[in-house]
Amino acid sequence: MGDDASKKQKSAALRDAEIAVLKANSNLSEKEIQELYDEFKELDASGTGRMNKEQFIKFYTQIAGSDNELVLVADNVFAVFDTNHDGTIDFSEFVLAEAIGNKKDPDSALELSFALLDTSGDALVSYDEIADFMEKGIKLGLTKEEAAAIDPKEIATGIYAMFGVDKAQKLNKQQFIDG
Ligand SMILES: [Ca+2]
Ligand SMILES: [Ca+2]
Repeated sequence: MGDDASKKQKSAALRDAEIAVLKANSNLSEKEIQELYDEFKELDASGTGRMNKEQFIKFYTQIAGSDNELVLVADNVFAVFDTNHDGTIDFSEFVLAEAIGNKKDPDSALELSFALLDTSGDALVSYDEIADFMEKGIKLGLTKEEAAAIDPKEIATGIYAMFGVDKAQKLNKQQFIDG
């Protein structure tokens, strides 16, 4: 592998091969990919070609607006982007996550839900991750009183009962999609 200088060189421009791969996998046009790349480069101020969680949450908060309730689920959104679970988002992950939203089939929706829930990045969804997401999720679009009337643990318990597994177990993606 090259030194830092050559890595920087490489990340400075998007190569045709990368564009071709991303186009094939994302349903985005070359122009859209280029626009995302420009956006990504701006966020990646250190020029490492990766965004860490802190940088991502800052970016996400800027887009959503800091008083927006969606900021509550920023951790979950980060988990969707970081598909290889290494704690950073590279440009391919950035593009492909943008593309997930464009897919409409039911399996993609389930895959998206699974990714949203798996904040620990171990490719498994635990009872606590579901309960935690429900707790944040029910605050979205509900008044405080309405949200207080809902018990996130109860919902998580219901979901686990639906899958017919014990609370101590974690669900893998296949179980989640098949269930
Ligand atoms: Ca990653
Ligand atoms: Ca997990």
